[in-house]
Amino acid sequence: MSIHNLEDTIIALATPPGVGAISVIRLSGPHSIQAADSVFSGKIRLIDAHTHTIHYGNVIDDCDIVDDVLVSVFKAPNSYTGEDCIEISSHGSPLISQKLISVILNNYDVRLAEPGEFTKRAFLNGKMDLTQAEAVADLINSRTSISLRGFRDQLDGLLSSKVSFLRKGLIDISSFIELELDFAEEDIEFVQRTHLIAKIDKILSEIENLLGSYSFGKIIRDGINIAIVGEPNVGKSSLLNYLLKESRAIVSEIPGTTRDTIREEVSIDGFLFRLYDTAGLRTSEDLIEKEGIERSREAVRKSDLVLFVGDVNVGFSSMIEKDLTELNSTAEIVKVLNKIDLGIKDSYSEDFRISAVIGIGIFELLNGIKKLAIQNSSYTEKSALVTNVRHYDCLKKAKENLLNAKNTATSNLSGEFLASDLRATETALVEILGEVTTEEILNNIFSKFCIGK
Ligand SMILES: Nc1nc2c(ncn2[C@@H]2O[C@H](COP(=O)(O)OP(=O)(O)OP(=O)(O)O)[C@@H](O)[C@H]2O)c(=O)[nH]1
Ligand SMILES: [Mg+2]
Repeated sequence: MSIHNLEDTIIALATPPGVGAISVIRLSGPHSIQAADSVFSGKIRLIDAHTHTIHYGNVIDDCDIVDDVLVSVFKAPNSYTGEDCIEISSHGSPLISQKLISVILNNYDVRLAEPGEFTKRAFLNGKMDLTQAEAVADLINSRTSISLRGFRDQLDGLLSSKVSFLRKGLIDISSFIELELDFAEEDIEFVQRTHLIAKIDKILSEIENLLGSYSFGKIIRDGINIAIVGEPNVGKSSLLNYLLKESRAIVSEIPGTTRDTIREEVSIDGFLFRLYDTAGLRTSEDLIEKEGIERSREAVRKSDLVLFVGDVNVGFSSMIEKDLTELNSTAEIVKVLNKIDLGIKDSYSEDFRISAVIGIGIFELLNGIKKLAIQNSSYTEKSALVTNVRHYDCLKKAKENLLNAKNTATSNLSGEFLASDLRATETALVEILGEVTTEEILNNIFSKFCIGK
């Protein structure tokens, strides 16, 4: 995808490619209105239509009516892409939309859009910055109410304005330093070093807050990976089934029932839980079971949180616990004592008590998981949230450079060094917004979009 192809007029189906009430085809670019006119027959010519108006008529191919349609006209710069745009709503048949697209392609110098090209144009034409363009793809792929809200905030510019605010703070500091450099001979200090360091510290702590929000941002994007592990027969599959509200995994009183890892997703209170039910951990000579146990260990390695299930008969093996910590040193390990309906004979070191068969303690367990998932993050509602590894990496770079700036200021080194550290910090922040970017970054972002977006 070349960056300089805004002269082309592009076309794509904007609705899913299947049967529906209506389908929408989208055109954008300098000739989109003429291209639509070349196949459209209505009361007026679209080129004479006002912006933001809708027109009923037929799309004609060689004197045949392809479909009767509604055409929306958006004139530059007041459209999604900032260019002249047309949206054609037809009956929702994939055959009709294919035919409409090919008729237009045959009649006019228009080409098929690449994935994300409409949004890429919106970005290139200054309708949105890069974080907002990224939020568009994330918003439509959101699967829970919490991620929807997070990406909506990002699309509304919550992260952009925070980053712009930090950038402004940096520019303020830089301008003093640049001024000092201009008057270097006179040896004037326009701002006291202690004052300057305090300002740098303030920005540093805000950057750290943003970095700290990423653990929650990742949950918003990817959900929480939860491995359900423990000895055979303690009720791991029963817990999975209870959470899914369906009999997904086979449950039996025979130890070693689950062999393969079972992965299922469930959305609870707006959070996406990705659950992995696993083969019970024990030493086994059975080849298939051994492979299953290796898969259990793999699930532990990949998880954000481990539900270590024990039951009132066997409790929690300290060997397994040690093993889990070694397999994954960052995941939280939550000990869940199951089958409490049978009565508790001993005391265990459990975090939660449940019965996966009759559903005792599940509410508390889920609340506990959610609390654990958010506890390490500095996110509060309505504060800007970092959900994207690209933003996170840029912020890390900004932090490093700003720390350098602080050291330079503390050790009273030349203002030149300070100015350069501050500039590097600013560049890292500006990269988030996409003001400086490379073709590679853009392609990487927009190729993940669907066609027509
Ligand atoms: N009384 C009681 N029985 C339970 C409970 N949870 C599970 N069980 C029983 O315990 C047995 C084992 O349950 P599973 O869910 O298959 O256990 P598992 O940990 O998946 O076992 P493996 O897949 O073999 O490792 C079954 O007979 C279940 O009905 C519970 O809360 N209370
Ligand atoms: Mg099982």
